[in-house]
Amino acid sequence: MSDISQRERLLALREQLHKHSYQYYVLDAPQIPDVEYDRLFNELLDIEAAHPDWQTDDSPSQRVGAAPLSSFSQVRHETPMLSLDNVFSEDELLDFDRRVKSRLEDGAEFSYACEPKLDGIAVSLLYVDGVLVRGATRGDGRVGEDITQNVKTISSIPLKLQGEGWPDELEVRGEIYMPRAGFERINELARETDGKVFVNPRNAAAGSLRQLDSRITAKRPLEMSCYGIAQQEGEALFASHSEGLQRLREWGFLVSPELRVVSSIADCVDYYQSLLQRRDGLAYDIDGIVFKVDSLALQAKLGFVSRAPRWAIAHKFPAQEEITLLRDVEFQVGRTGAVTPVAKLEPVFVGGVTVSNASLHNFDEIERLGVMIGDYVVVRRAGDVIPQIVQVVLDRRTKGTEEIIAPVKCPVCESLLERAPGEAVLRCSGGLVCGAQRKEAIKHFASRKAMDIDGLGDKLVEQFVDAGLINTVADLYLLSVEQIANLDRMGQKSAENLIAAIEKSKTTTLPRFLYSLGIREVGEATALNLARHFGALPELMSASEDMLIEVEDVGPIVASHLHAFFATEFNRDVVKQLCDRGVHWPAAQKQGGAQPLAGQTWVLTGNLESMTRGEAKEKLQALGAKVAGSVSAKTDCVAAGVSAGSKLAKAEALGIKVIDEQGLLKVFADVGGGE
Ligand code: 9MJ
Repeated sequence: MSDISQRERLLALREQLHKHSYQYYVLDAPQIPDVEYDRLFNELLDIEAAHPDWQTDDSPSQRVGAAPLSSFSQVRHETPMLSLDNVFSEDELLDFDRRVKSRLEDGAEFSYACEPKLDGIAVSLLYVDGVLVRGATRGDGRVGEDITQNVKTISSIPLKLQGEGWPDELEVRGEIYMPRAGFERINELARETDGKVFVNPRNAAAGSLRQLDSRITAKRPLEMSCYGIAQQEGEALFASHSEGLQRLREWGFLVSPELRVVSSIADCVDYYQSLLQRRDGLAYDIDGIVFKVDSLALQAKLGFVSRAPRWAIAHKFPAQEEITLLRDVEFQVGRTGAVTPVAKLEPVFVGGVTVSNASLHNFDEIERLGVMIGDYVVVRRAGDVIPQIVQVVLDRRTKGTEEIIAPVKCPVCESLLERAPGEAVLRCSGGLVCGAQRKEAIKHFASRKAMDIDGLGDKLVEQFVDAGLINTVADLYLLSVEQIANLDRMGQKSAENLIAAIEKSKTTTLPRFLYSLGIREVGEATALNLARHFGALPELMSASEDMLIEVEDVGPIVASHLHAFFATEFNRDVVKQLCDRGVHWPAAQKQGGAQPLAGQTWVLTGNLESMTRGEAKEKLQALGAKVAGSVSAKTDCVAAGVSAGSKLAKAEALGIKVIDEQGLLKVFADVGGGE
């Protein structure tokens, strides 16, 4: 290729890569597969390697990081980076509103912008003529550190502005954070490789930004959400804060999709409550809500005191980390025999609930933390993850703390514990001899996503096993009303209801049945793939490991667990007993049936009235659809029930087909999924 056409290709590649990276990271709506993006990216790297003088600061190639620095230089913020005053109660929030109103005096109506308070690192980005020229930390608000090389590696930060109307010089402020899933992933990797384990996503984000070698930052899953524009004195680009954020969106920045403008402090209180409810389900940590007077003219009138504006307030949520005493460590035996150390804590209110147990994972983790019984520890509870001990407060260690000793025998059945080479987990060798493993297997079998035996909770399973009424899951189908009615806290009516629920569970689906067997590493998705691939149970039970590996998403480890499970006589007997005692699934689902929705991706949101979301999901899957948890450009259809929220809004924004419950029922009736 001639230099001229190579140069044209280079420019075209840059444009394409900017566009696709924006689609992927900011809109969350990719238009091309990842492999295609990688191909384009590598082509760009090749051309730039052949012509180093063609490299520019705004090239997507900058995302991979640059040669390490020896230190960070200092940056002076022309417009100081403010911090926020906090309140911790509704009363204090109402006081804030009263203060604002009394300062504004005239009694005129005004609006508040509401946004989640991200728990990350505050950063400023400077664009000159539309190109990112500098990224800096907040530091003390006046002087921060130059982290330009590092911010360039973050894919949701535009290297070059899009659209039009941006000023020659634009300074954008926001928070760099690490989403929870990325945090869990890098910590898991660090545990496996003896790398640095971070205490929480905020520390992980800070540690990743503090790297002098930006190639390390490039490997960390960081994002930036923008919440402000530095306004120079006398400059008026927009009338309101929310309008500014809308423009930032158009110029290519990620702005919180949760941003709302409301007209009263009462609406602010509602917003706080509704986000607090959804906090655990968000993809990132938030530590409160920020309310800002939306009008920039009113903001200017209110001004600020010391380092915080008078026009904004952060209403903090209950903390996600707390300090408490580790009283003892107990050992729990799980369904697969894994023995997990469980921390018994002095009860503490954290992340909105009182926590008295926390996971310690395994003995490698106990060693890494250096934790002892009697220590004060930091407990973190965020999202749906079970509470974790993340740190020991060594300053508060006193004499008399005790070492945590690994057990040699199973605390339940006294079988020897084993530790497979290279594994951190201790495992009970007792198999189903072990009462704990039996109980866990039965609890799993009865659970909602498995055989869904309504009313058979954990406590009852324990009672049944302890009373010797059942030993295996197949024994459930021999229970009688009389046997149950005689137990503690059970009566005739509840016994009858339970027997009816057990009877009802006999009609199931093959994927549910496979999942309920509790085979190691076989979750719902794998069970579904196995059922679709083999169609019928006997074929699956007699499959070799090679045949099992052919199933989508089944690798050698899962294949070996499956093979070992069905090669064990005990397990084959239980499966046979279950079928002999009446467990069955409709023949139509055995061979996969017709799959009119094959290749389609659906999303369910909001509340359905005629069925649960789980039931709707199963029906869609039986018709061949993939049911995803979030809306993206790849979604074919969204079925929205009552009070559908952000997923519906996103589908509408992306122009994806949306149907209501009636529409969904019609699909089931038309394509044969109805009862
Ligand atoms: C965070 N941390 O999410 C501000 N922030 O505004 C939001 N922080 C802020 N706004 C002015 N959403 C100073 C700090």
